Amino acid sequence: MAITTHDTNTELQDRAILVSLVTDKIKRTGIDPELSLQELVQLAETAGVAVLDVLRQNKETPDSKWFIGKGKVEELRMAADGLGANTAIFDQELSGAQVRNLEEALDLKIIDRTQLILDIFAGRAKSREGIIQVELAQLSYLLPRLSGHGKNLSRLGGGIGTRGPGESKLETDRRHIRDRITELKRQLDEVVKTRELHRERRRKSGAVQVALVGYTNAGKSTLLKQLTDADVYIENQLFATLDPTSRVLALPGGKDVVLTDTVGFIQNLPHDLVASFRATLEEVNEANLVLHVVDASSPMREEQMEVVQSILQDLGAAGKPQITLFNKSDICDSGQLEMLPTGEGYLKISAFNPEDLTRVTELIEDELAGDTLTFRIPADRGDLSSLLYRVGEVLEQNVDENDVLYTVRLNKEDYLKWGYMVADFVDPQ
Ligand SMILES: Nc1nc2c(ncn2[C@@H]2O[C@H](COP(=O)(O)OP(=O)(O)OP(=O)(O)O)[C@@H](O)[C@H]2O)c(=O)[nH]1
Ligand SMILES: [Mg+2]
Repeated sequence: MAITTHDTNTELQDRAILVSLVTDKIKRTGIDPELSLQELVQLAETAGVAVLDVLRQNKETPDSKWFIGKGKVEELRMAADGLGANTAIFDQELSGAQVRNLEEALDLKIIDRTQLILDIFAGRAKSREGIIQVELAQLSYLLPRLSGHGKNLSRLGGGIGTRGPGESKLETDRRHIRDRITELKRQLDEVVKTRELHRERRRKSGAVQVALVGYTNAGKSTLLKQLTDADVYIENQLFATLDPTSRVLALPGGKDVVLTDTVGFIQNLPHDLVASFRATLEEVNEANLVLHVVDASSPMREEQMEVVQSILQDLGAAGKPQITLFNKSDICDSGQLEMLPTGEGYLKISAFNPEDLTRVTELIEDELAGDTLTFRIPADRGDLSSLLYRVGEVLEQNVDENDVLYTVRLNKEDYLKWGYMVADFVDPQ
């Protein structure tokens, strides 16, 4: 498959050749390396890099010194010379030694996928929380790559353009970086505590929370904007959103919920980034309902959905009630539309179609309303009746000899959490 690149040829821009090495290990993961490479082009362009060319190599295992084979290094040098590139971006993660060897041999800035993603995040971070989290992730990535080669510190940390932790900060020793990591973690702890207080307040106020999650560029912020008139940043680029934004959404029945937009996910999301962004990502755990927004027009739709589910799993939010919104149906071809799963909890939409937006709010309302069930509780089980009052909305209560019949509306999440205690008492009627 051909990859379209755009040579914008601005002097200030980094000019890069992308490199992808497909090893047997990568083949076993089932991730299509060509699609991954297309995504790398998008990532590079999002970071403001001009992509000049793409080199591919198949090899059983990576070369420990050069990552790619020696012959391929030569090919890269010729391509870089010919096209005037100053950067090579690798689709797979490199070791510190490989970066140094390649930099010295080629006189190019060497960047891997992880560092590119970290750079994009660094450029996007606006809130104090976001800035702390990104710097922490960058330094955690950098630290194990510094072994004994202090002189290359500044180049390693430089990243794309002038972003990244910055040269001045990095021209110090490892101990300094460790101190900085400790300090950032301390600051992050404060942020986590503040967030915890906010959550507590929200919990007490009984606000029902709905989280928009999904692969980057799926249309989460667009949906938040279309549904609530929120003034949020929307761009056809990866990781447009970093900080969670919440807005009140009025449901058709009149009830209000809090709708939160979150940072997008991507395959091979750097481990350090996930660890650092835990405070932000854990907002998803507060949600009563998760709206999984999918770009239905993407050739990587299925892979992207799997990535999202596995990150939700890591966050401990996989068991939450979920609605899958197949977005961008307006630009899907008929084949793509036919392939989409249908049924309960799935909706094909376009964020720009008002009728679809109404269907979304109706479905949210349905999901949150949950089920109405009748329980037959023995009169001496006060513990169970008080549980029903605590977790559900008791609509009716009737005494029947030694039992009390409760008609209760329970939302799905609460039923998943508490239902097992009263499951034996559901009255078939
Ligand atoms: N055709 C079409 N484009 C859409 C639709 N929804 C969103 N888009 C476009 O998709 C791009 C990404 O939208 P965003 O809302 O920024 O996506 P996001 O999921 O918030 O992305 P990140 O914040 O980067 O994770 C923008 O160019 C939107 O205009 C849709 O239903 N149809
Ligand atoms: Mg967004």
